[in-house]
Amino acid sequence: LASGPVVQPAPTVDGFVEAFLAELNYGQGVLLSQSTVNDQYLALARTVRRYLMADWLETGARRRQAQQKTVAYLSAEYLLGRQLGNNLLATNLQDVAEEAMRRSGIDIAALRSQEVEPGLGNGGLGRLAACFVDSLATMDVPCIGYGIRYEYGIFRQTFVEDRQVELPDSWLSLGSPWEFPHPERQVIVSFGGHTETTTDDAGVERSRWIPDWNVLGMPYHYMVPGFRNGVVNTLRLWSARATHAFDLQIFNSGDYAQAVRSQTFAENISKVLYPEDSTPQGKELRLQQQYFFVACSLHDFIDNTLPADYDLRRLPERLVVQLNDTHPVIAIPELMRILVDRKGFDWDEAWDITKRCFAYTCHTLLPEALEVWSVDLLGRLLPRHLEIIYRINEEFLDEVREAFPGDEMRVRRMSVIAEHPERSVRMAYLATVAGAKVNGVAELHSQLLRDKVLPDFSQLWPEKFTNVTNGVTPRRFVLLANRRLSDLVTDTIGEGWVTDLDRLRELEPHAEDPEFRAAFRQVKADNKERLYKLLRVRDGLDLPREAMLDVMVKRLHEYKRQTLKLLHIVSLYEGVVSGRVAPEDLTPRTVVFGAKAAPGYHMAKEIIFLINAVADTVNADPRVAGRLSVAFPANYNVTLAEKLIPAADLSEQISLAGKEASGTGNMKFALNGALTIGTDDGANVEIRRLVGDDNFFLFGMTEPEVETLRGEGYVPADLYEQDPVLRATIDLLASGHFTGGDRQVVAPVVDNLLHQDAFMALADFPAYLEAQARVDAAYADPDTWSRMAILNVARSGFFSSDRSMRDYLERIWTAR
Ligand code: 26Q
Repeated sequence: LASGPVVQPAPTVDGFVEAFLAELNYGQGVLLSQSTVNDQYLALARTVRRYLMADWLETGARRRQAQQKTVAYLSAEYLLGRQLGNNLLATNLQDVAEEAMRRSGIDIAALRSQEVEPGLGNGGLGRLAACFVDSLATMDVPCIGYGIRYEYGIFRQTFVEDRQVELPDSWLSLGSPWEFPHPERQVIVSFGGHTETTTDDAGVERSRWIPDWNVLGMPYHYMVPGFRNGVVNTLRLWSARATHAFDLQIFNSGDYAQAVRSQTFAENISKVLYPEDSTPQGKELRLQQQYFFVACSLHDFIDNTLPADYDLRRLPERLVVQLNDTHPVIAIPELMRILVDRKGFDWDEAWDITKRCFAYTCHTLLPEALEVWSVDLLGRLLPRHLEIIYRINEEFLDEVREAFPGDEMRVRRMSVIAEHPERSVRMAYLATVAGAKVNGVAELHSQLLRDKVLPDFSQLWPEKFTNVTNGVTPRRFVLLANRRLSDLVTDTIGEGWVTDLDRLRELEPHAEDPEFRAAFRQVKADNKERLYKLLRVRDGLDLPREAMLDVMVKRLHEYKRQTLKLLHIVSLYEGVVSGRVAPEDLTPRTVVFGAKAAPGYHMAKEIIFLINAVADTVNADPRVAGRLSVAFPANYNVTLAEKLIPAADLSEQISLAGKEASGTGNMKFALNGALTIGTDDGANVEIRRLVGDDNFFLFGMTEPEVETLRGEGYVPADLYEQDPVLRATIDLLASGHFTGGDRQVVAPVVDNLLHQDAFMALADFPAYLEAQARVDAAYADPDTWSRMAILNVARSGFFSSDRSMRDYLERIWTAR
């Protein structure tokens, strides 16, 4: 180490106990006998941290020496999940720590439960960023994850009378042992004001930005350990502060109240994560957040991470900026501004550099989810950036005119500036114009991105477009979440699979071995037991041990079709209460939902209410007791996912074809030995191809069939009229049976299904029921089922985020 040796406690139980007590006494300032669980948790976390510190410093020093290209992963969200378990795993200290705690008279499980997970993301996109930085550290790829240190992450969900109520997520309130503030590395970020045109020494006209307010960005560093490889990368999250100059000026004028207000104003920028993950409105604070973290990050890299004398003409050799969706796209004009206004480059040279630094990942197919910012708002907040965007667009449209002479319709279609319904900047277009590469997140999605979302661009630049199918980290989602399965796998094929997930293939022959199947079933049974114990304590739920565990966990969205799952439940229940089906003929099932709705998404909240109402009724009805139960534990998050997924038998991936970009939960379930019932959508397509048709329950329309039906005119009410099972199901819902006779409260969902059904749940309903009948038949034979489940595990190694990272490296980060 450049700055001398770092004392690392010995990785023995004695060494650990000593380090732990030192942290408790001298770090936390309490005696063991007086300490609370929180004191103990904080001391344990700081102890684990010490074991990572030497590797972190060493990795940093090594990265500064080696003049390698670094990935700056720019993401407004990182849904990290709890850190303690992951870091114990990465350091291989879990057994030592457990024994050390036992010797200190402490139950380590209680300390693990004490940690509030950093929920700095909404769902798939934020969790993907966390998986990617994990894989990059494990693969020893130089990467800095840049993002926002929200003081409040995704809201905590509770149910009051079956309706979602949001509570603030004050994840920092009991202390945050995993972060390192670096006030000495604060940077200034400017906003507002106007631009002026001046002439420089060479007689060239240059624009100058005169902003009218500033904030400070304070970086907090988080360790991102690789898996037992001595590598620790850095996640750098920015927190907004008021500048002292700002404060002082107002303080000196004597207006203390105003001084406090301006402080509050500045700190609001990183105060809270926006909980919308589609159809976001163009809120000014959200744009402030985006520019804030992007400006801090680029400044940090260019002025503090690169060597002081670095020749910026060679920037693309040292930096690739991966844009996680459009949220950080303002980085493009920001880099242009740095190069042109601050570093004195001429426009063309700056543009050439910029184009070679950026790559853009798109995560959506919903047109309403494509981000746009009104020119009015952008010009007020970032006037210089708007100018730069205009010039980028002018030169780009000239290129379009040259490629397609006389095609003004095309020029208007492709413009980065939309004219209707108001003048606005299309962020995905800006990213596509500036990015060297554009990728979708699953094969089908990347194809639809080319054909439907950005067809003009893929025609102009076919080589720009590529696919990188998402992945998930096997460390957190198999090794940490499913210790029992991991032990079985390691006992069977050795331990290399954790960092080389394709080796799970070696399990294939064991699918035929009755003993292995029995051991595999026992793993599921143990995981279910663990889950049900947790749900009893956490949610007061009492669930039957034997039933098939059928799980649908993801954000609540109409396109994901939680209502289709609900219709299935109601139809099973209706069958029994109407006498059509004997209760003994139902395959015992427990259905578990987990889902947060964006607070302003009314329909999603009505659906949550309805699921809860159906759950209450079904669970209380003796006619289906032991045969059908429905659970909706509140506040689904990474921590709960780690308990739920390993216990699941059936994974519900039932979005309308062509709507789910990829899905990543689908991968986690398959890797943990659940079978998928799913549509031909997102990464389901690739899961089915890999695990085999026989080991996947496919149903529903394909994307082209969806298009055709929409073209013909879709009338859901006709389906209701024609299908007696569907009619009976909807009639029972509409009757108020689940809502104490109240028909009015169910009307929003029922009427929407009958008269809109934008996501065609009714059209896929018969196929879904038929597929669920196949599920029941397969489940009836435990050997059939476990054989299928084992093959899912064995053939899902492709979905490791390590593989995703290799694909990014090959197709995007080194392909220039
Ligand atoms: C944008 C502007 C303003 C406010 C909020 C937002 C915003 C925030 C989050 C927009 C979108 C998101 C999140 C999107 C997301 O999670 N998409 C999912 O990404 C996964 C990873 O690629 C995919 O697997 C899922 O299919 C996709 O839905």
